Amino acid sequence: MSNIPYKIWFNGKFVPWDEANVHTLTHTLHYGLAVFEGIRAYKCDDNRSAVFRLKEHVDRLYSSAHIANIKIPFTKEQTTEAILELLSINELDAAYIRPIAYIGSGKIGLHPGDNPIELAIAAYPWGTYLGEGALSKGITTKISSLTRMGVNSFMTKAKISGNYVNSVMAKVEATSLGFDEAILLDNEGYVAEGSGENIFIFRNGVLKTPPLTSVLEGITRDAVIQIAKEEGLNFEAERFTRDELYIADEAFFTGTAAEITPIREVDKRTIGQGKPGPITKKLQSRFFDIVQGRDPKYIDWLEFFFTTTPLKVKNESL
Ligand code: PPE
Repeated sequence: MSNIPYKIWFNGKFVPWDEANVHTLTHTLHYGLAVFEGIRAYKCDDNRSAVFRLKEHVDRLYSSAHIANIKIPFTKEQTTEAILELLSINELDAAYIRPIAYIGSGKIGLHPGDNPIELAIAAYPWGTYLGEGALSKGITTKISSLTRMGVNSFMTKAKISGNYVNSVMAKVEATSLGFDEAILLDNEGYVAEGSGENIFIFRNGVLKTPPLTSVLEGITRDAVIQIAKEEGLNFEAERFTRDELYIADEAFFTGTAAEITPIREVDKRTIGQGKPGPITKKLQSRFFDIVQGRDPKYIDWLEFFFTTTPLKVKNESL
């Protein structure tokens, strides 16, 4: 028993954390076809909290399911409602939210047949993704020995569990060698993304991120592009090489979990001044103002919910 006090929304019911389990013959466990999301809710002022871009995340979950041929037996509205109810039942004023739709147990063998599609949603506190000081000091990275999967081998527009075999292996390789995170190149050798983040560089006055070919269509990536344009920055969705990354003035990752994490080193080469640069810091501070409800211009990106109770536990290592 874990003593974790949070409930999990499981196929329409709220169940205790320790009871949200699967059978060993779950189809997805064997073959990796499931779709999931990572969503964050932030504490704002006035006892209010807000989920960041909830609609976009729920839309992407259903797009992923459409690509994967998984028919989620709940509507988008039911899923949205379930997420908000779960935050309230768990008395969370800030959280990471993880919905997953997977193919349950039944027939074994590649064809999923009539196996049931299950939907589970967890929500729990999750602090800084890439370690203490990552947001303020930046992190170290390594170009992975693994290549990001190609567009017709894996469905890169979908957040499919099996895609993450590539990410998990890259992450473990990089951290076992003493780096904080991996950067994967695409099939043609251009920079693609981190194991769980999109990547940006700022060089010679231009902000660049790889185009949406072999990378996930990140919702944070999109937010950063919109903020950068509003700031009047020159922006290009353009491929770049690992050596251009080495000589960038600034580099950073974006993602729901990673938020905006500065990169201070790639393959033992210092990036810029070896600390978060002015563009990264500006985008970071705009981002946190937006997600915490301090920027009225982007209020439409927030789904507010009210909380009065503080977090029950602060366990960042769940
Ligand atoms: N690329 C990948 C491969 C990726 O997994 C993520 C999110 C992104 C880009 C950024 O997408 P977005 O969150 O929409 O801005 N990674 C999720 C899972 C991380 C995990 O460790 O699990 C996340 O950030 O929630």
